[in-house]
Amino acid sequence: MKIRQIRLYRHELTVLDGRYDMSISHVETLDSTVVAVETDSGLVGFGETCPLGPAYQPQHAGGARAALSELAPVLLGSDPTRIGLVNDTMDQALLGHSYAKAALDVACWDITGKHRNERICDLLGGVRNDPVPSYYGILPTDPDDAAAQAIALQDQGFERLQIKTGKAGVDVDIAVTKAVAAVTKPNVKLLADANRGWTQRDAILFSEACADIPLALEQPCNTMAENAALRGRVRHPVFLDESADSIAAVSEAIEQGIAQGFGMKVSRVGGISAMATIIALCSARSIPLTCDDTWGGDITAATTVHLGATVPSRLFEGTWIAEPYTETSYACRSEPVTNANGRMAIPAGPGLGVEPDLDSWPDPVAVFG
Ligand code: 0XW
Ligand code: MG
Repeated sequence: MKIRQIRLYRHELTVLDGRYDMSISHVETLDSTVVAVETDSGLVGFGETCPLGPAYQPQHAGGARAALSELAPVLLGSDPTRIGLVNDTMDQALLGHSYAKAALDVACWDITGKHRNERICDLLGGVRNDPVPSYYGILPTDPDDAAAQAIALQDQGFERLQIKTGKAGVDVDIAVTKAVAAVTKPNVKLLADANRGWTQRDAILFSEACADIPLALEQPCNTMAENAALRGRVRHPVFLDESADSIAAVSEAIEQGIAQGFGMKVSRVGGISAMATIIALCSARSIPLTCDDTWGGDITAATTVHLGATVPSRLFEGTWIAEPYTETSYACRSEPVTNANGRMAIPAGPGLGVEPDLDSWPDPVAVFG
């Protein structure tokens, strides 16, 4: 089988309530790029890359499309079912830019699944979590409001709550976290995610003040080195998110004891192939992880749900999908991927199991082949 044509589509996704805030950055609309990889057998595979705005991590939508325009021509004629070789070809053509490569890697997994009539989660070794649990991020600034949101989310069925910190000041972060902890059920996990926004001082003060609350600190500080410097100075486990940007970074963070868990983003590390390696690495070292992406529509959601389904249950921290936070979705022929009561069903069809309704989409922004 050979890749005959690659098309790039652009889709704008709008945030519910108009705005999604994190410590340093925020988004209102998301500029998503969907790739359709068509083969000489007629099979078409899909992949998506949707940076969380230009300031969440070193990714932006225009950059994704520019990199894809370098990568797509060199993949024409490749066998999409030989995904390791596809990744070699992409790496020889362009250094880095994993978030663009991810969309093509995922599209090749989609084609392979369709070709073999298997779901991606089954190709990856089989389902360990079904339905796939999710988690919810809140950015409260008022303790009473924080507690009310936490109660409502637990009542809905969420078993993991991520408190976004690092925006309003560490005193507010501490007050809000204490209020959430006071209403958190014993089976519910808590995280404080500063999205790179804390200084080391903030992280240390927060951890001291919340020492009796069982939680993890997610990406407290900006760089790997800053987070590494927290070792022995904070009372909580540290999870890396933004700094865990490659298989090598994850391996280094485990080896050096910098991270005790990861909030993983599929597009950041280059797609399903890289994520499967990271899941295996974390399994071998008993390290918990999530399988998320930065944002995206049904294709991204299906990708992360398939991966999340395969993580050993004792290490699985959930899959975050953008659907509960997104006003607009793109038209799909298949069932949309939705978060119902903190859980997602695994799409049933072969490959990703989601089919965008291309006839109703605007024309592609670029066509190769
Ligand atoms: C909560 N998320 C998974 C959604 C946004 O992409 C940011 C992110 C995170 O954990 O940083
Ligand atoms: Mg995070």
